This record gives sequence, structure tokens and C-alpha cells, in this order.
Amino acid sequence: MRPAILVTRATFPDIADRLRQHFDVTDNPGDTVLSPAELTDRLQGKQGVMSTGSERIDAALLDACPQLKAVCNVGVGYNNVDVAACTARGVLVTNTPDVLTETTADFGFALMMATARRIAEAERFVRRGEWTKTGIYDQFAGGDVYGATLGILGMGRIGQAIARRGAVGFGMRVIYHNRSRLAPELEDGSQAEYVDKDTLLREADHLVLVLPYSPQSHHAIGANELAMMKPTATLTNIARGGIVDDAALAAALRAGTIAAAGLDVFEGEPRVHPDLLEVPNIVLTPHIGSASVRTRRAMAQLTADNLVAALGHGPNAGRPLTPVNPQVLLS
Ligand code: 8YV
Repeated sequence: MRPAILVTRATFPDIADRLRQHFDVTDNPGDTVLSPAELTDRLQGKQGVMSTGSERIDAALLDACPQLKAVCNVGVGYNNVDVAACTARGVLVTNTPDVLTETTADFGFALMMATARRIAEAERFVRRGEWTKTGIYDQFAGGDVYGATLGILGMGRIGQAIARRGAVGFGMRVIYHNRSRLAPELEDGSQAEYVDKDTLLREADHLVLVLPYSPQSHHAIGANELAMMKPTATLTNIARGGIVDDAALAAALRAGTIAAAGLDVFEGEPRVHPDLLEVPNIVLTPHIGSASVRTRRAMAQLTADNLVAALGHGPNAGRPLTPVNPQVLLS
């Protein structure tokens, strides 16, 4: 019998068709967001799942779905998956690193620039029909990017790609903080200088967050950290909601503690803290960091490759390309 799998959210039709060559596929072309109960229900009898950040895969779900063997997540981040619980039950987890690095770095840089140069605020102003006078000397005057100090919190592949853009393309001094300092060759390649977190907060003109979410990074940027930043500084979060205390950020933007923020991710998304919607000096986007057509296809393709291989099919049978818990393959 062909294994049964679930594709939790809408995906490219040809990728769903490719999965159908190997599996009985339950998909979700209408893209309804599944509640935990619906997810448990739809996963009954399924050996694999193509999941996204909007589903929580935890111990309770795994216990309710004992046939599940592979959780193939679309995304490099997998904080929606309890990897330890999967490993303990012999469930393989995969993610989609590398294929999204440069696209997400482009987006992080774009969001940082839009924030620094007040592009969203200015665009809303034009749309409202309020542009009646020209040449006002400080209208929408923002902060410079070229030659400024770029701070990066979280220096994985995407952080390093953002650093290269800043150093090479924009003549920036790049400083970073990370759980561990990069190897010298990676530091040289990024033209970035390692600093402690306090120095990063104090010296960055534009601080970009690219660290994974974990209980340790919860509210890594809260009222105290914002207070350490320059009043002219900007904060950009393309990592995960929950790394920033969104209520504290809204208060800091209102008070002028920092100049502006760009957010692609939110605590409790797709809900957005109502205070953030009220402040003008902010650029808000709906978690689209990896959303170029080519990259979203590459992510879906890699996830499908992982799923096919994880369930023992295709040319890489038993050898998924990007496992998160490869120890499961050996057990
Ligand atoms: C995804 C992301 O769109 O890769 C990640 O970690 O945040 C995004 O690229 C998101 O995970 C949807 O599953």
C-alpha cells in the first residue's frame, strides 16, 4: 500500500502532483489554517507531513498520530516542531536551509532600508492625498544606510549574507553578536566584527534580527534592550515573532526611544499587536522574507524531496537531503 501523507497548507500544484506519484496525498489547496484538533484529525494514518510554521508539531500530536515517521517543514526555522519529542519517537524532521539564504537576506536588507528611509510612512502619505507642498526641508528625512553601522543579532547563513550586502555594497561597518563567535574565515568573508550584545545595542545604527526563536531568545529585545539603543537607530526583525517584545517596541517607537522599526514577524502572527498598528514609524510586512517565486518553489521542492526520501522512495531513498535530527536515520 502507498504511504499516506498530509500537505498542511496550499503548495505549488505540480509539487503536490509530484508527491502523488509516491503517496496518497491529502492536501489543502484552499489553504485553510488547521486548528490543533483538525491537524490531529487529518494526520490520522499518515506517515509523513509537509508542514509549515503555522502548525505546532508537539508531543501530544505525535502521541495521537503514532504512524507519523517524517515531519518535513517548509522553512529553515523549525521552532514550530518539538524536535526532541520527534527524535524520542523516531520521527525524522527536515527543514529547508540554504535555498532561501540570499532571498531572505535581500528582504532583510530591503526592510531595513525601507525602515531607515521611512518609505512606508511616505507611501501612506502620498496615498492619503496629503502631498500638497514640495520641498519641505525635513519631510520624511530618515537615517542614512550607506556608511552607517549595521548590527546583526544572530550570525547564521542569512546574517552573514546580510553582512556582506552591508559591507560590500553599502560601505557599512558591520558588527554582530551570536551565541558563538564565527570561525575567522567566516568572519572575514562577512567583513563583520564580533561584539558583545550590549555593544551591539549601543553602537548599531540599524539593528537586524536574524536569530532562531528558542525559549532563550524569547524577548531578547525588550524595553531594557531598546533603551540601550540610539534614539536614531532602527530595528528590523525578519527572524521570528516573540524575539521582540512587541508591546515594549510599540511603546519605544511612540516615545522616540528608537527612530523606527521594520517587522516581518510578530508575536502570535498572523495577529499583530494593536499598538504596532497605531504607530507611524514602522514598516509592517506579513512574514514574506523568503517569498520570491524562485525561492518558494525551491523550498517546496526541497521539502518534497525530503519527504519522498524520508519515506523510502526516489533516488535518495532513506537519505533525506537536509535532516534536522539525522540520528533518527541511524537508529
Ligand atoms: C517560511 C521562514 O515562509 O524559513 C523560515 O524559517 O520563516 C519562512 O521562510 C515560513 O517558515 C513558512 O513555513
